[in-house]
Amino acid sequence: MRKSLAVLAGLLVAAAAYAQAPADRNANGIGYYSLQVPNPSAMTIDGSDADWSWFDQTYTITMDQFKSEQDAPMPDPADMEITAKIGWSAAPENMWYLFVKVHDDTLDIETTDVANPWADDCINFGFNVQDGPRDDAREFYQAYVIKATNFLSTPDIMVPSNYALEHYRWTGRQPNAYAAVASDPPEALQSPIWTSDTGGDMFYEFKAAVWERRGDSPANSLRANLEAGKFVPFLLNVEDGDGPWRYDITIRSAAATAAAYFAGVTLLGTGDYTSPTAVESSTWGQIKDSFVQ
Ligand SMILES: [Ca+2]
Ligand SMILES: [Ca+2]
Ligand SMILES: [Ca+2]
Repeated sequence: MRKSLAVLAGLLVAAAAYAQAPADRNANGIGYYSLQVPNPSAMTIDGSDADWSWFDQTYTITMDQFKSEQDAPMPDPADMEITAKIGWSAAPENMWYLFVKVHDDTLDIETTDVANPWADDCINFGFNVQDGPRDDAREFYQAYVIKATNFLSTPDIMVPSNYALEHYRWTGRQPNAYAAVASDPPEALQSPIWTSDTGGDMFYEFKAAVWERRGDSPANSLRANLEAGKFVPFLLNVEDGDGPWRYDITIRSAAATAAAYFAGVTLLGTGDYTSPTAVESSTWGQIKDSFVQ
């Protein structure tokens, strides 16, 4: 008894050393949603959202659901405007999906330094299934930077960010992860810095396995099972890197930033949202529609 009390006291001291998850961790005040991909075999990671037409736009994350990580003023829409969609697939594929579109007056991918990929226009994001603060659970983070890398010394399109050691780069490699970046107009990515009077768009598309605990190989790691209702601590920051640095826009609250916690995403199953295409395109959907009418 005495021994177990001593162990408990030790645990309490350890817990007190870390900040607690804030009551509101989300920039939008309510949290974010990931929609189940109805047909994973129809998805292509190519930087085009032509294969996302099933996505219920109610859950698209728009500018009013982001904030500045530094509590700076938000950009004018002509300077930077973000829309993001989050999806997931059930087993057997069991993958996280992400599509981010950024309208931007200047598409900037000029950095050649592979060790500082987030200097330019890019997205960085990560999973923290264990939901610990940075100093506690950082070894289990899966963190990524995705950018157009045409001018990096190593043209590696998906660069594990500063929390992911070389040891863990397998989490950012096929078949564990896939990423693509595209632009409109397409030729914008041929220039280190591209601009026009009306700006352009950058598209980031991604899918990856999510890991509860991450070792030095898949065999030494525990894969997270994505299923409807699951809550996943997730962070998405979108960078406007015009010049030295311009905007760092996030989905987490100021309290979450201060405590080093991520925002929260809840997974919805195909029956939990309204798909603009899946219902109409299926025979069963047409039958249900006929009952409604
Ligand atoms: Ca696609
Ligand atoms: Ca801009
Ligand atoms: Ca930019």
